[in-house]
Amino acid sequence: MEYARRAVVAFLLAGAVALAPAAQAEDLPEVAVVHQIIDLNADTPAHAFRFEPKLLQVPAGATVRFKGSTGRHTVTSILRMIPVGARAFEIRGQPELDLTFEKEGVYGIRCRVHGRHGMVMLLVVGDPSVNLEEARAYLPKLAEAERVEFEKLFAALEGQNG
Ligand SMILES: [Cu+2]
Repeated sequence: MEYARRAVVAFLLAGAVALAPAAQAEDLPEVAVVHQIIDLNADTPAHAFRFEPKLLQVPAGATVRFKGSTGRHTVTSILRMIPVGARAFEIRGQPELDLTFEKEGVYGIRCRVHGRHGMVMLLVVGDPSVNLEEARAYLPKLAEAERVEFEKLFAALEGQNG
């Protein structure tokens, strides 16, 4: 029994080592990185507690690396602001975590603690039109600072995509 378990572990380690050179050989796409920032020199609360970038567009299937979900920061998907069928998520207590996004559409994301200061971000996976109207329609339900920030982000998205 004990021997068998050791054998499985050894097999897994061997597999991991064997995979490393193959992964390096491929042209892996660059991972988009989102930072969570506390900037005590900022002039407004929405600037002091923020995601960087606040607006991120990636292709479907892309991996996003969320950094800095520590202290009181979280990365929390907003109910009704993610595509139908996409899984809700919350990251907390993780210096770094990768999430892969398959479902196209917009993802409204907040920090659960600092959202009231406007700490939100808009992630766009592939085609935003999938749930853009539904997500915008939910804005009046949000706290004032969140709503104001999202209005800016949706406007910026429209500007970028013509
Ligand atoms: Cu926060």
